[in-house]
Amino acid sequence: MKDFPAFPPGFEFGAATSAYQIEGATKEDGRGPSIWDTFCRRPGAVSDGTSGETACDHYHRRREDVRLLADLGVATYRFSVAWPRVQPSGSGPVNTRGLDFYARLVDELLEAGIKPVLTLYHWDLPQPLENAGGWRSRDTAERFAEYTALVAATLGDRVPRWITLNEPWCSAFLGYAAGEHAPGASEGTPALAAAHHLLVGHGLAMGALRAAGVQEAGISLNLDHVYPATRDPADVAAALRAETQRNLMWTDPLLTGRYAPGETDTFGELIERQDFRREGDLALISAPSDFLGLNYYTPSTVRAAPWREPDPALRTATDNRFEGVDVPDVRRTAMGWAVVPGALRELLVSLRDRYGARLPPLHITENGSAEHEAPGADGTVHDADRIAYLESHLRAASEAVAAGVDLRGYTAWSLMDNFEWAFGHSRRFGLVHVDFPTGTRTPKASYHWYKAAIAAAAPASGSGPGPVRPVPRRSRPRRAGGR
Ligand code: IFM
Repeated sequence: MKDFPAFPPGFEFGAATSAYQIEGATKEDGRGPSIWDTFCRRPGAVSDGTSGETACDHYHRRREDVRLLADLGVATYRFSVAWPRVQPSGSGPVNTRGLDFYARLVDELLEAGIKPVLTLYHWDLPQPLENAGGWRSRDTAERFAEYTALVAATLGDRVPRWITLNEPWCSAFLGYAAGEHAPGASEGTPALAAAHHLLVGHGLAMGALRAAGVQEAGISLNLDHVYPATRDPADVAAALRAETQRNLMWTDPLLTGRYAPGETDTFGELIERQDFRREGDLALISAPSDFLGLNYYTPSTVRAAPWREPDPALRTATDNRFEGVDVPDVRRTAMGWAVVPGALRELLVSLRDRYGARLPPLHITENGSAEHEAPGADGTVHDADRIAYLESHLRAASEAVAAGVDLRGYTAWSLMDNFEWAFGHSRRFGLVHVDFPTGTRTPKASYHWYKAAIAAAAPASGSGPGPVRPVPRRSRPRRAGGR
């Protein structure tokens, strides 16, 4: 492919999905209810009234989806395990029928020469755990570590890369402060407790993964590159507050073992009741990771705003002394997100500059765009905007590599159109079009473009099916269950 940016040998190109967004089959094979099943039934919670009940029906079309991945030529496939399939009530013995679905998926990926990248928690908390307090409660972090140990005992030898949590910022603040994601709560301090318990859960799960001897383990964060609207010191301070809440409150404890210096200023009175933090937590949270996963879509531009008292009735988030500013003359995706590929490069470089040797190798574990699109007369989606988005962000990633950032891989979100949380089916991020009533998959123009891009990079990068070898069957432990 002409002018495709250069990547170093071994750089991995992949595609990603998550369980609740694609699987469907929410009541099959002993799966228990999750907070998203419950949230979707709340009138108005999902803009088009859909849910993940059927989604892409991946649970029944798994083989077809693995074939799509193999044909795409990706080196990695990032998927998530649904906790309520493995432990329907969030604790207790493993549901073998549920875990076996993932064992089969992993085998098929390995046989296709694709490296499985497994996310343990992509937002589908078992409902019984939410009934007991959810992430507001420290007990959920302990349960998460137990669940991690169960999954790793079965898949630990076959899955080389493990991601504990996906985007804990969303779980804590969209879930417990803004009320926009499950469980749909609008709270202040409990959202901060949830954030902390997610970090503790990550630390405990890292211990379980180490005990199981997995090859690589880390976390995926949705980090924001935050620009101040002006050079006015008040706006610059507002940008630091936003950066603290969006990025530093996660990356500082994870990578330095200290809470971000601006936290108290950022969260004000809300953080004064910090009884959820215990001695020893920081050591747990900052246990070394093998990589840091970065999900990037768009940057933020903010300006200073006056403090408004947290008011759950107004769904006020925990920090409100900054507000977003619309940047004019920038293309926006169907999500309304500004397309600024240069911010990805700046974010990657700024992580390297802030954390230096403490920063593990980076993987972009999500990047992509929802676009206004529909199949053309020939049945294909000609998604030129998505191609331009992917191309420009891959270019930004390659510029970061050229600047010395240790970036090892890029994962497109998403393999296929799916259930986009509170937007339901009304936003499409896929490289593959899904006709939701029938489940029919049709690769879009972007799928063919990405395939060509990977092929162009593969001779130098080692990406594509070649380097991944299935573990010989003899050495695998027994599967969790039948089929
Ligand atoms: O679809 C989501 C995904 O589940 C998490 N990261 C952002 C994507 C797009 O909104």
